[in-house]
Amino acid sequence: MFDKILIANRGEIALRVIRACREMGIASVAVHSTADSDAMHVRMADESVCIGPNSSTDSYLSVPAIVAACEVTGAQAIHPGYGFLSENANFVQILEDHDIKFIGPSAEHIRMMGDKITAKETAAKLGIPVVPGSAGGVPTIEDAKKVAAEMGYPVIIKATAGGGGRGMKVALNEDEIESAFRTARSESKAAFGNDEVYIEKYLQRPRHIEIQVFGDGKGRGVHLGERDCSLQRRHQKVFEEAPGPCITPEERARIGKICADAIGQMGYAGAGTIEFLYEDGEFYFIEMNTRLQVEHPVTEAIFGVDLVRQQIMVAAGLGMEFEQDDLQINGHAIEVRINAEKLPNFSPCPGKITAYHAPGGLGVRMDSALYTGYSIPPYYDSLIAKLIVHGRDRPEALARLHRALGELIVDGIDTTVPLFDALLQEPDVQSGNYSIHWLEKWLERNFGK
Ligand code: MV4
Repeated sequence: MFDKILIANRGEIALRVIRACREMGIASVAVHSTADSDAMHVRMADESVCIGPNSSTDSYLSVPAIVAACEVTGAQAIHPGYGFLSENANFVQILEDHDIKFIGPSAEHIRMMGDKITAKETAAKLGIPVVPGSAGGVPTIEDAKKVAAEMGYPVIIKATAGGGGRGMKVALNEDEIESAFRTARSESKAAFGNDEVYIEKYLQRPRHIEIQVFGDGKGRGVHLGERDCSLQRRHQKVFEEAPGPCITPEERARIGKICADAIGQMGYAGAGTIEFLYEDGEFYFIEMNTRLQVEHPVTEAIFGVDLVRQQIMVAAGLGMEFEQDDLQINGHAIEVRINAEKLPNFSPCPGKITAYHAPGGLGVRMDSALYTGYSIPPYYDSLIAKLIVHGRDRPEALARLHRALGELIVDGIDTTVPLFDALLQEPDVQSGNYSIHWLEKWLERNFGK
């Protein structure tokens, strides 16, 4: 096992990793920008290194600064958290060359899943059901028209280098394809420096269901069920739950086994998420994320498993501490993402926290790096806390969420908390009846946005 791990991240996820390290008797090294000298992750870690100025590009994304911090402190492994360098294959390649262990999959697996066409081809070969679409890239407008006519409208055009919704355009009929194709290409070029696009059948009212997987890197793969993350705004998740309110145990077992077997066959190491659109009882693969996700705690809650601990175990070559048959679902969990944002426009709202009180009690987990007197810097993501509740069933989890939100105090800035109070009143949220479009439509109706 490692003696010392460097965490190449900040905020709540850095604390999350430090906590796992401490329980495992592993020393932790925080890195930080000058803006984060007073941040909680710096205070909580065993050691810290300032790696650069405010801008992420020159600090949390600076590979030389992070590698140097590792060499100076003698950390043997790096946990990337999510975002920043967590899915950067070049970073992982450089660590491999420096004999620093990356706590995550190989550079090869990251690269494979970063290219969305290769990811889809790989998934299909491994027996994962994929959305019907073009075989590979679609180079010209003539090809686009031909593929779309064969497949039938509506279609969606996506960036090969994309993900997270950028460079994506829908064409409802042949009249719309030319402009959709051109826009998707130019947006992809601008966002990713690559204008290759591919085409899929457009699913009109799906849910976003993602399967948590884990591989030991030696041919064994397991799954930890699904999360329903359909409640999103502009491709930012807002409310996530596990298990999915519409997924039956039979469906879970079937798609779970397909994913677990695929992960085993790939020789994948560590945590991953296989994303699907789910419509009319069918799963359609869209992407795979090769990192620990923001919403991982809902899976931890219902399975009683520490996913970060397991990532560290796998990276150290010791394998996971469970097998598929050990994994049983217990109850229901919900996470809400609390952002430093002002409603109704969700405009970033950094500033000083004049009072902070975290909710507690049975079935409540608050993952946050806030403290009273802390000043949220304006340079980074606006996520300031994740409130995760766990109950024996979905109604109990919802009641607990309502109760916990009532205990929470974050004074001095605006947050997205009022949104959750309002959402909990909605019959569709109470019954779990929502698609990926539900939240945006609801916001339009209720905030006129
Ligand atoms: C789709 C789709 C409908 N049909 N693909 C958005 C981000 C990227 N991960 C994939 N996305 C979508 N792909 C087909 N064939 C609809 C979306 C989509 C979406 C997906 C998940 C969660 C929220 C979404 C919001 C709008 C569109």
